[in-house]
Amino acid sequence: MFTKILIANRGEIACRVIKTARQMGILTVAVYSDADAESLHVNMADEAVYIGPSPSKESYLLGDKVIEAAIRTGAQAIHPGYGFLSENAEFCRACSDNNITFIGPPIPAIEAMGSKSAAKSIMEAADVPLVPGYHGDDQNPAIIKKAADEMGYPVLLKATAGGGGKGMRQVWSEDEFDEALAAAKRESLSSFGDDTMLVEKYLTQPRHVEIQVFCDNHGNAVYLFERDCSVQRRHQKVIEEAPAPGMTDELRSKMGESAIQSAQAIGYQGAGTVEFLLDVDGSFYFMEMNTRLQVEHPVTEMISGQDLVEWQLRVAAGEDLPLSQEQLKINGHAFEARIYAEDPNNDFLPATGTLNFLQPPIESENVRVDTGVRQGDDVSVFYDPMIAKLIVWDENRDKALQRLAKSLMEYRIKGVTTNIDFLYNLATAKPFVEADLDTGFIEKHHDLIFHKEETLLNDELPIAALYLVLAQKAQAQSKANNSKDPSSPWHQNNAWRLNEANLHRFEIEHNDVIYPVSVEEKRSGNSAYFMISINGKTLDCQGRIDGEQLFANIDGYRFNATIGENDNHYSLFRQSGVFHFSKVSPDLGQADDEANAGGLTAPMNGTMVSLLADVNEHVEKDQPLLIMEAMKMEHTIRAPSAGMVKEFYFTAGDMVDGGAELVDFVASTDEGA
Ligand code: MV4
Repeated sequence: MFTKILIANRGEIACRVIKTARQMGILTVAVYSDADAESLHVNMADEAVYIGPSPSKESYLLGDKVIEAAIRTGAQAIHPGYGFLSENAEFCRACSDNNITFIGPPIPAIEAMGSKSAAKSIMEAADVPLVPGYHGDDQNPAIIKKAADEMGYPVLLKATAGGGGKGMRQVWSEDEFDEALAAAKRESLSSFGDDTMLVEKYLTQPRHVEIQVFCDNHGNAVYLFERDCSVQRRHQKVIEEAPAPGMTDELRSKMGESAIQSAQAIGYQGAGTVEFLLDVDGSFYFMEMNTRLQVEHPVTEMISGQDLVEWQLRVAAGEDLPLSQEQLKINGHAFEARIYAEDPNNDFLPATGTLNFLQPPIESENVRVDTGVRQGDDVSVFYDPMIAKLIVWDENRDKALQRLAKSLMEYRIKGVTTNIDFLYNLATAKPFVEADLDTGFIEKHHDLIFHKEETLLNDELPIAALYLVLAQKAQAQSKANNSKDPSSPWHQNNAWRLNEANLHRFEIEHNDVIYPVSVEEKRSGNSAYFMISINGKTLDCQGRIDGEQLFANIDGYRFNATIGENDNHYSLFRQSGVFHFSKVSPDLGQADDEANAGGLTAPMNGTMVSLLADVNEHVEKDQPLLIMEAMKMEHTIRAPSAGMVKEFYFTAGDMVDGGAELVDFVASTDEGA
């Protein structure tokens, strides 16, 4: 086994490889650019070598620099991760010229998969099923058209040199053909400098099902089952899962065997993925083979219990595959959601900025977060804006999907726009829950995923208002409970006085629009209810909060929802999706007057960290009085004016409820002091 390897990558995949290497007692060398000088992967590695300026073309894509770094540090092998140099045959050759092991397939295998039509010919010879079509050298348009006419429309034109959907064109009828071919050729020539085309029967509702294969240098080959990656957006995977829903054992072994045939047809070694289109009738067709470890490999790890990076290292070092096909078993179901810095409401424009607040869900046997960033790190313009991969596992699809939704709810990021809400809306959309998947999923269900603003305002605004009313009541009550003065009027445990017409007003902000809310508390026998007026409607509301759960009854309609709070910004999670809002102005009702006096109340549930002022000593306005920690962030509470602390109600280490009074503060009357 190697004793030291270099990882020619950055971000989460570099960190992922380092983790396994460390477990195996292998030293790691990171490489980094200017932008990554302080990044997590550099921190985690045993050594790191600077390879150039931030743009990938001047650093991570420079094979020579990477090899120089490996030579300098004595790394015996290079793990390329995915992207960058991972499928670059020339880089592979340079590794071998320098006696460095490339942790990946042999050079000819990479080259064989470089051209779509050449790959199709190899697969055809190896008896791997192909979509019916023509992929010949004779590019005479009449020949291509004849093939299309014979197989029947619709057909799909694909650029031989293409990838990721570029240079593809659907043709729905014979009379559209000539024009479509000419257009596809032009596009392909300008994108790839090559206008060789192939034509295939167009499958209108296929699924993307890919098989993970592994081959060693001793003739052994296995498949580690399949992943369904049908949910894509512009050929970018969004959520992947394993196993594929609805897969039968019979189809699985047929696809698995085909995948192994594909790999063996090109003399494959190491980790590879064979992508298939799976048609509605259960036919499957070879699409392409990826000669690298893929982004979505964790779902396979979760259901197989295997560490694919460890397998890669063992195979690259010349060992046998760790397990045989018979020893491999599927256990449960896993999903991966890719958390991106991007704006789904603005055509998924990549977002940049500083991750001011970054709180992933807590990791466990069921929840895994693969990331390369920490709170405070930047998402820069230089690289892929993926922040993390959220991977969940459970014993079946339904349970795993519930975990995914819950973990997405818990994922809190501030500072950059993310796709987390989009992922939540997608994961909870009925057709996704029902596993009604195909490659057109997001387009087909666009309105369900990007729900209409109007429905949101009708349904979600009153819920948000009720939540804020209940939360405020709870806060007033907690304050009363925590008050050290038993004679306080707040100690009646009902900050909102009985038997008074009690009108409260505040405002809710949603998507930069302010909605005034008025609330009248009423009583009927023993129970309180609220008449909430918002957005032109008055509703009879009741409810209670239990942790993050809201149990509500609005005009007789009962339901529950989950609410996440962060610094006065709230997220309301329901099966229909997520709704964000914040409370703009404090309630002007009487109960709130004291709660907000001087801001000396706990901003949220948390822990007292330290007391910074001395009791009965003069402090200046804005002088720090104490530090509280909540949601992994520290909050400094400052003197609202010059004055002195008469008493601290908590000491360091105490748990403090949100809204609780923290200090007895007396403002000084002598303003000049
Ligand atoms: C297809 C197809 C339907 N019929 N081929 C898209 C990229 C690529 N590598 C192959 N692709 C497709 N080929 C035939 N004959 C539909 C797609 C396709 C697709 C495939 C996998 C995942 C997402 C997709 C989204 C749109 C189209």
